Amino acid sequence: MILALPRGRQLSLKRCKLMAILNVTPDSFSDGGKFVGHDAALRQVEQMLKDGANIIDIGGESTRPGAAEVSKTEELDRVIPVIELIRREFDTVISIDTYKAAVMKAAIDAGADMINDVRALQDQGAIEIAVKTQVPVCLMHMRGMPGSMQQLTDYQHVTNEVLSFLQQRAELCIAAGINPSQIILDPGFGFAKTLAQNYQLLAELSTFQQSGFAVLAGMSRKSMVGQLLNKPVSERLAGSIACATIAVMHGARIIRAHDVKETADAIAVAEATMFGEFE
Ligand code: 8Y7
Repeated sequence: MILALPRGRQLSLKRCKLMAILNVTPDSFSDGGKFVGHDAALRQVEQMLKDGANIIDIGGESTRPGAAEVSKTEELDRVIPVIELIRREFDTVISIDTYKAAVMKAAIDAGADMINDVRALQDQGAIEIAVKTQVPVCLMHMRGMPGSMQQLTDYQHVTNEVLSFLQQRAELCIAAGINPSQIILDPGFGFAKTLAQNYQLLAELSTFQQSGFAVLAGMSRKSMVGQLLNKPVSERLAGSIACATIAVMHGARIIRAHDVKETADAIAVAEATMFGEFE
């Protein structure tokens, strides 16, 4: 499993990769406002890469439950200069976290390597951009809007319904001309799911891998950790590490996380257990 990136580069998913979260929003829930300055963002990226990040996921609009929407212009103003700077300063894989087609296009033009879309390319024109640029795309499952999604948690069988949604989106993308090997699926932990549904998805994550697509899992600091343990965001590291470890054991090929150093260790331990290579 190898992702093809722009300018002839590649990212192998033979070993699980770590996607580090870089929020450039003033309202992101766990590190709100800290990285709005470009210098601070660059220093943060440098540290993440030292700590073992393989992908930097840049988001300019908070998608957490209850978050406010931002305009396209505001989102572009936040992410494009940061993407240009990171592209210039570091040799790393840059992911753009957006559901807006216009932001995807501008981000890829500015040097982004892949699309991370919580709406699975449902925005008008989004699929066309992925087809034209041929970048890898992560298709995530969610329902409704950040403000309303926690009311939309009725499922017959959460894993089957989430997987069938993602497979339908993937089929549409493939029919439009996206290479299947460039498609990554993500159940969207915390997006229109109850606590029990989140843990069922984690327990059944290998079902997604069995679809043949690469799987990405993001549970870092989320309420599925906080609600279970009754802990605030600042005390969710150990729980998040447990989630990441379990996800790798169930076949995830990319883990999206805030705490890079600790998550890198967890991935290494899980992979040593699964693949038993000790070089
Ligand atoms: C996810 C995500 C968020 C996730 C993917 C947060 C942007 C909320 N969560 N993207 N984005 N998967 N692919 O807590 O689970 O980071 S935002």
